[in-house]
Amino acid sequence: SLSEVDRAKIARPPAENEDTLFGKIARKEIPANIVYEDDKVLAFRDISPAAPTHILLIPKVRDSLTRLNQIQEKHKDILGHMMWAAAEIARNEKLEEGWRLVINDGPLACQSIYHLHFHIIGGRQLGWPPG
Ligand code: DGP
Repeated sequence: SLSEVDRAKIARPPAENEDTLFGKIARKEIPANIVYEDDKVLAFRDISPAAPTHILLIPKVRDSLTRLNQIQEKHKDILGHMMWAAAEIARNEKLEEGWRLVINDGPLACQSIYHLHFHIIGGRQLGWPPG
């Protein structure tokens, strides 16, 4: 099967209105193990977890938020809300001893799905630097 690096190499940013897997999850067309939801964001467990806790947090509406590199001034509110939601989720998961918030931005960082997502990773001692 493909490694994360291989998957990222063949992924490409979608056209503006092209759907992604996370769009389908956001609209509940594909099931996911949801741990947090409000009117703006959705968080669900990663299908191939890198740690005991591995949650993905997405804006429900992509609205040109394909990757961090593409953010615009109009996205400042949703990005602030996502940071708050990430902390709330980490508190719910009892990660106070340490956890990591990761954004893989673009092919060299192994981004494979072009709907902005935060990785919330914790529950074990994490290494540094990342690979
Ligand atoms: P990234 O490599 O940063 O684009 O992260 C994409 C993540 O999405 C990766 O950790 C695996 C996860 N993933 C891929 N497909 C699915 C799926 O169908 N369901 C869930 N819950 N996660 C998925």
